[in-house]
Amino acid sequence: MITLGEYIVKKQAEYPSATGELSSLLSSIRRAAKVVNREINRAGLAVDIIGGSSGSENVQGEVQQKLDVYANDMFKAALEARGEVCGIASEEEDHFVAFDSESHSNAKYVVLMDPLDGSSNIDVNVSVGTIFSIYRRISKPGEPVTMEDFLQPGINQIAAGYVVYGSSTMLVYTTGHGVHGFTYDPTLGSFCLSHENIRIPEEGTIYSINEGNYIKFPDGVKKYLKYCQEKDDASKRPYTSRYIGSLVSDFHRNMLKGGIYIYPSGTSAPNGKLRLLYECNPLAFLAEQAGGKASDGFRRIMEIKPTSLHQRTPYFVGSTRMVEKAEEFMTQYSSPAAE
Ligand code: P6P
Repeated sequence: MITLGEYIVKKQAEYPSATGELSSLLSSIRRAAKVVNREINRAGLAVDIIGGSSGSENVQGEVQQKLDVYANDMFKAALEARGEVCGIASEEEDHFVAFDSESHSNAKYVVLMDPLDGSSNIDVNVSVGTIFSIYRRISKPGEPVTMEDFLQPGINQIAAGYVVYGSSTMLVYTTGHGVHGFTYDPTLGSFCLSHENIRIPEEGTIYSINEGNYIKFPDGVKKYLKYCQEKDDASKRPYTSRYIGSLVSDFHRNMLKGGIYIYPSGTSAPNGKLRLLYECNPLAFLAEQAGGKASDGFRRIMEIKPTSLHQRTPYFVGSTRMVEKAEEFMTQYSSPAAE
């Protein structure tokens, strides 16, 4: 059984040009994930301290759970503690955070993250997740960090991953050489390799969407859902509907079993709900590295040129054939969301 730390070092050795900085960065994330996992597991026991609402709102106007703030602070501190990262952007931070100090001015990387996605599920003991995305900075070492460092298209990602705090806790990541999953063993205090080279089935029979919003969906989505629900033995339809209400959990299940997750545009959310930079791009990188696909219904998610930190996008991600079929219906019955 190989641990995540051993695997990172082993993989680094396969690339002579590797300097070890990305390995060190990934180890920072690993460490913060262990701490957050511990607090999530005891949230039910310490509602007054770590559970429930923080009483404040993030830039999205969403009520911050105490664990949202705690997870954000833990990952931010872990990333600042070493010298590989010059700044971060987070769903829980209004603006990007530059790590201003001598020891960070020459750092090569920026990290964008959703420190605790789906946190409203914690109080009802439903799984939640952390999502992260790593880029090389655009600004020159020694110069100030700028917004340009963060507004990069997903195709520039160096690495991406997620932690799913579920029935077991897993860390899944890619550095562009496949997708690898590690399961946390609390008796060892280590993430151990459990899913090397994850491949998402090209075809699947699971669709994940909040059908409560059906009336607001674009016609292309409505037509696709009816397609999923029709009986057709050859294509194993009707498909199964599975929606946990926690993006990382729905995504992780679909990665292993095949399936599609959709959060489309709707009348009350013209660009959907999910965030391009720290939710859709990292999961798109993982999906593509595992043989899957991610689009906004019309174009590849990772080719979208970002214009703001917290911008939203309609999102179709999962098994390639399923995303392509949904895109066919979107092209035939709907049009791209307004820029
Ligand atoms: P809805 C959680 O708030 C989240 O960002 C994702 O984790 C989840 O898939 C989605 O929103 C749920 O949104 O509108 O269906 O409740």
